Amino acid sequence: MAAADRFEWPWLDEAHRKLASGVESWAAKALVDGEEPDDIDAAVRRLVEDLGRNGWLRYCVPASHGGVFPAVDCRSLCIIRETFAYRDALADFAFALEGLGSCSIALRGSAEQKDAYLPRIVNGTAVAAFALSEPDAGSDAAALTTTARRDGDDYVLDGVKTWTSNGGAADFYVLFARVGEQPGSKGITAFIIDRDTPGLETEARIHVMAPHPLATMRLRGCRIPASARIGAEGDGFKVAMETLDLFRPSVAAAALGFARRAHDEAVMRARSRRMFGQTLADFQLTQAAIGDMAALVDASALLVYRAAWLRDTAQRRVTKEAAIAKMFATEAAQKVIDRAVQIHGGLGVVRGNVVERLYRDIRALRIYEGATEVQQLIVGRHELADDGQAAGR
Ligand code: COS
Repeated sequence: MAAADRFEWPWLDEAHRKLASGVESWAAKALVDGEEPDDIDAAVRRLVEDLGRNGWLRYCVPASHGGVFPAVDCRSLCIIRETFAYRDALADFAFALEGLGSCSIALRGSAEQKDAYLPRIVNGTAVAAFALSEPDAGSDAAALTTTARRDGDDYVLDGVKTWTSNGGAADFYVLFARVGEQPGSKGITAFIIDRDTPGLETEARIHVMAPHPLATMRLRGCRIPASARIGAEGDGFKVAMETLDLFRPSVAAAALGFARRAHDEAVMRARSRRMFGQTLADFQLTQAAIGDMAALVDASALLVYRAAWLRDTAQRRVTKEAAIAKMFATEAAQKVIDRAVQIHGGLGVVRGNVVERLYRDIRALRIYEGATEVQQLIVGRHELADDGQAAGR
């Protein structure tokens, strides 16, 4: 598949095409397939520093604080994530978390918060994290129970956060907690918590099939200044959802990068593998499989860049389109990768083979930042709402 073709699509402009070719040439040299690192935290920090040095993290912040575009540009996030994911899931992770962990500050932070945190994202000197999920509040984010009690000029936080990417490795966390008595989504407020805040502890590291820093964090009487609150009390759920509207298309873009790589690996394998006196590519069954894979990759790309383009240009919420892109592209990538493993035969399940790695890399994307079922719920609700306007259509 001609990788450059899709960047000719009308919803990308010249700046995106330039970015796509620049990031591709950098990634082709800098991100090489290798062994999984022993020290994953150190590997992520090295990647973040490298991404900062090479200017890629400028796409995670607005121009006012060293970024490239006036506001964070979803299409750029998607192009970079697709490109990194094609070559190295950990590089994609390192990039994505710098964006996800700082985006709430970029969108809703005070001038002081932006000045204090965003330049460190741009130059790759701070590792960021986004702490929303809790043991009993994953898909149902509004059910979170971590509390923030106002005490004079401070807030005191208590509770448990889990599935926190970069948990234990981050320099700061954007973290969501409940202030006051308001129930559900209305009682949630966003805060910034620095890593050395007394009472903030890594309770347990979580080891997953595609390794990256992940932990359960405990907050015991964590005292932080009121100036660490992002936006007003009670705005937290909206801050979290706006952040996810920007990042869900980029999760879909990462899935697209994995799928595209699996497709390309399968094509190479089919062309070179000989059996029964011909190549695997000569079998119609293989041709049908590759045909299906190409269609899934293409459809994913259309949905990813449609959602990202709308996010950048439409003056409205794009929750539905972001959900459709994430749901479709992650599920499609799983199918494409599974097919690629099948085409590789036994080699496809050998530890370290590219498609075996992709098979592990893709799985979590169907779960994090809103599982497929949550995306179905979001889309279904929008479709069923009496008034599309009320549902943000
Ligand atoms: N942007 C801005 N505001 C939003 C929003 C968005 N994308 N989505 C919802 N809101 C607002 C709503 O407008 C509503 O505001 P009002 O109370 O003022 O009307 C409020 O937030 C509550 O919305 P809603 O009733 O739809 O919330 P629910 O509790 O029903 O939650 C889902 C809906 C399931 C969609 C939400 O909990 C979700 O996305 N869950 C997945 C969480 C997730 O991705 N976790 C992973 C964390 S990152 S690893």
